[in-house]
Amino acid sequence: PDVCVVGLGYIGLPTAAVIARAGCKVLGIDVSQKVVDTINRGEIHIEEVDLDGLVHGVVSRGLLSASTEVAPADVFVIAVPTPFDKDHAPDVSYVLAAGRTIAPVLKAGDVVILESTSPVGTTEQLRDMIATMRPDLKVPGLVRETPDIAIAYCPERVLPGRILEELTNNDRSIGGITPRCARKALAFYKRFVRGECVTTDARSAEMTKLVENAYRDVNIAFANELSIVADKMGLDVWEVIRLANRHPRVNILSPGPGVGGHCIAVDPWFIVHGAPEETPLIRTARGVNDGKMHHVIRKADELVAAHPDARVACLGLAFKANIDDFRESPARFVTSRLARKYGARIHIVEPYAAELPIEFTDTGATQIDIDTALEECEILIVLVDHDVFRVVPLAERADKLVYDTRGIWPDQPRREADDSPGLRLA
Ligand code: SAJ
Repeated sequence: PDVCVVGLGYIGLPTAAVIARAGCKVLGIDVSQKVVDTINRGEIHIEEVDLDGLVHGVVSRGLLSASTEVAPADVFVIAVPTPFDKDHAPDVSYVLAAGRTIAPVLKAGDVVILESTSPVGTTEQLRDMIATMRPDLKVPGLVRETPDIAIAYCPERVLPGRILEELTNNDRSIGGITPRCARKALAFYKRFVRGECVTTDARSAEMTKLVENAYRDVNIAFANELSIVADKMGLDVWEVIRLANRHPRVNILSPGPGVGGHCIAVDPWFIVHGAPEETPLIRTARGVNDGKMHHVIRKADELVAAHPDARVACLGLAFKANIDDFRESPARFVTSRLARKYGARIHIVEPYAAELPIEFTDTGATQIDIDTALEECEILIVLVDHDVFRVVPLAERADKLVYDTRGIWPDQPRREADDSPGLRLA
């Protein structure tokens, strides 16, 4: 193959498919035989808009294949997970394992690119490991002469649900161990990226990725904190944010039931871990966003408890709008807490789920569709801003008790006279 992509998950598989579409022969490597078999049949094991058709196309044209075994290639792209442990310390063992996998087949002229979100210094660690395993190769940064291989860090920054579009259109930061490494990696990305590719050093590129997601986390925390303050003061936070955002230099994000997904709630910890004394703001933002979820659980619980005869519909389980990704989802966590406590009173509406996740088994909670929820449930708890919920007209919900954590129904009447908590407040 021309290109070897190590790790065929949410980033690796779309990336491999897009590179293949550009005409390169791509070999995807994964530790899971099942994943490899699925892809070789032209099918996919993850959900992402338009990915199935693209993978089917490039596999049937012979441009993409998958294997558990690495093979020599000109470019290696590593896209494996970098989780954190219970103390929020980043775990780069999958990155190093990927390095160990490719090291034996590396040859002079090859380019190695790390895409996984990584703490600052990981690309150099990868380089050091390759240097130890392959003393016959001149590696960048450790030799005076022109090195045999190039090593660079180039983070993905695609939004789940828009991955294929953003893979080609977003700008990229490309951080070389040396400027020459960056130039070699740049030539590779130019083959399939339409966005601007900006070169820098590896450590700056690593930090850039972490900073992007910490920036979003801190800004969402601001919105979430405001929602709790507004709640206490009896104000409509959505109204206040709408008005404040009319200021030309103010752009407050949306409060919600907490921050989910696999990046924004994780990456800030990589910065905090690298500089614990210097990061009170980033650390606090994480606490605020996690705390928001518990605030929502409390409010929802009070509302459900105050109306013992009411049937409850929880709207949404996904970690954000219009996707079928339920991992690390605050909506799912809130709903499961209610289901465990209130059992059969809880009805779950999630058009993106064929069935309820495992933790709902034996709780008595059931899955219903939005029409049934609007006909039969007196309490509606909005946890995800799916478009199918947003378009429900006022006429179908005006008489409901609504706890709208996403602010999707600004026209919902506030029921001041009703002393039940949480109505229309985030
Ligand atoms: N959220 C809010 N309020 C908002 C915006 C988001 O509560 O105003 C919540 C969402 O509901 C969700 C969570 O935050 O639970 C994260 O959603 P998201 O859409 O902000 O981001 P992700 O996790 O889908 O993707 C992010 C993106 N990063 C940034 O926007 C800075 C994406 O570009 C990155 O590639 C991705 O993380 C990643 O892989 O790191």
